[in-house]
Order: sequence, then structure tokens, then C-alpha cells
Amino acid sequence: MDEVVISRAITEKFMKDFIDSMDLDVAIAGAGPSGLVCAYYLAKQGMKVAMFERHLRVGGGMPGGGMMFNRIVVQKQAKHILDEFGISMEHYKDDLYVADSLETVSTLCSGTIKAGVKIFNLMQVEDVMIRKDRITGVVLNWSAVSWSKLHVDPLAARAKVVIDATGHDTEVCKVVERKIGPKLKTKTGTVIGEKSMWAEVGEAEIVDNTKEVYPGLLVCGMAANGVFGSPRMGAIFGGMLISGEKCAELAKKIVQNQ
Ligand code: 48H
Repeated sequence: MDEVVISRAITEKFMKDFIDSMDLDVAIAGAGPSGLVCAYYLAKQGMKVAMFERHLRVGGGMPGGGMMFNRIVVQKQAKHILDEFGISMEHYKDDLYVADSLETVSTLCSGTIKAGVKIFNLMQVEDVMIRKDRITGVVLNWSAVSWSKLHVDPLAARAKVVIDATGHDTEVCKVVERKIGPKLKTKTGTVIGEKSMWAEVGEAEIVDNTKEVYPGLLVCGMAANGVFGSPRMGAIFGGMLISGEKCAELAKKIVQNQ
């Protein structure tokens, strides 16, 4: 057992995947539940997809369940997505089911990677590339660079479609707004910002809000409600899963029409 062989194995295999991910069909910023579901459905349909996640672990806000009680609620309309991954759930009441948030995140992550998606953790999207009024890729850096407040220039990956799945922060949309002004396809042209908690409305509107917000840039999950100014919904996750599924459909059509 040679430590240098182990080191070479890790470096070579990582670099191969990273270099290969510099030309993508779809780049996804954020590996929370909506992004993972979106990536999975895209990869299942033959798209070349990579995800860039700022934190050490994937899953975004899901592992914490509701106020650190690690269970999530999912409504019947999203049950088929948990079934697709083989995630267990228990019927609670009416059209509501309860699942273990850790089982859900780990199974979504495993299914997504097995479907062919490359996930790069500890890497963040800090900017985008724009050509002729279209988003054409993501600008990447190690999260540790910004955490340590270092000045280190980034690298880039080209993508036919970029998806902002950064959750409450709506980071990719905010960077686009900052760089080109109020040109997003929202009422104001800007990121409107999420409204206070109202589960029923938040869950209903998230599906409509999942769409192209600028040529080549789609928004899914909590970021969709943040960008278009809809309410948050607390620890019900069906909307996130359905938004990811819808976003995959939209992204696939855009890739195929290019
Ligand atoms: C790379 C980034 C960057 C960046 C952020 O927050 P998430 O879990 O997002 P969703 O939309 O899949 O799920 C939302 C859900 O977890 C939630 O918060 C709900 C339902 N809230 C309701 C309420 O009322 O509060 O995941 C987003 C991920 C995170 O892992 C971030 O670390 C990551 O995106 N991220 N990754 N580059 N610039 N910004």
C-alpha cells in the first residue's frame, strides 16, 4: 500500500471528472433537494450534468428537517418522486406523508450520482459567463477561497443551460442582476425576494415560478420563489421535488433546441 499511489488515484480521477465537466449540457449551482432531483431526471435522459455545491455535504436545508427535527413532510403530488428513488415514507394524514430527512438526502444523492451526475462539493458558483445576452456557463472557485477572504482568480465551465438551485440565497440570479442590471424575467427585472411563510401558496406558486429567468438561466426550488417573490413554506418539501422535476423537463427542451 503506497501513499503516493493513493494520492495519485484520487488526484487523477478527480481531475479527469473536473476537466470533463468543463463542457456541459447543464450546470447546476447548489445540491439541495430541488437541484438533486433536477440533475437526476436530466441525467436519466442522457444529459451531461454537473452540480457545484458550496458546502462539504449535499442536501441543503433538508437534513435539518423542521427546526432540527429530522423529518420532512411531502404531499401526495410529489410521492411519485420519492417512489422513483425508493425512499420510504409513512402516510400521516390527508394527502401528507412523512419521511426521514437523512434517508431522503442520502438516497437522492446516491441516485443522482448513479444516474451519471458529477457532484463537486466545496466548490461554489461565484459568477456566470454571458455572451450575446445569454448565460453560457458558470465561474467556479473553491468555497475555502471566499471563506478565507483570499483573492484567488476562478476557473470556468461552459454549459448550454445553467440552473440556479441555490435556495433562499438566489445567488446566481443576484449575480446576474448585479452584472447586467434589472433584466430578469420578473415583474421588476430584479430578484424580488421571498415572502413570509404561507405553505399552501408557496407550494402552489413554486411550480409556476420554476422557469427560465434569463436566456440560458433557469431557476428551481426555493430560489424560484425567492426570485419571483412568492412565500416560503417551512418544512414541506414536495414543492422542491416537483420543481426539480419540472426544471429538468424545461432544461432538456432548451438543450435540445440549441
Ligand atoms: C454553489 C451554492 C451557492 C453557490 C448556495 O437551500 P437548499 O436546500 O435549496 P432547495 O431549493 O433545493 O431546497 C430548499 C429547502 O431546503 C428549504 O430551504 C425550504 C423548503 N425552506 C422553506 C422555508 O420556509 O425555509 O439548497 C441550496 C444549496 C445549499 O446546499 C447551498 O450550500 C448551495 O445551494 N449554494 N452552491 N454555489 N453560489 N449558493
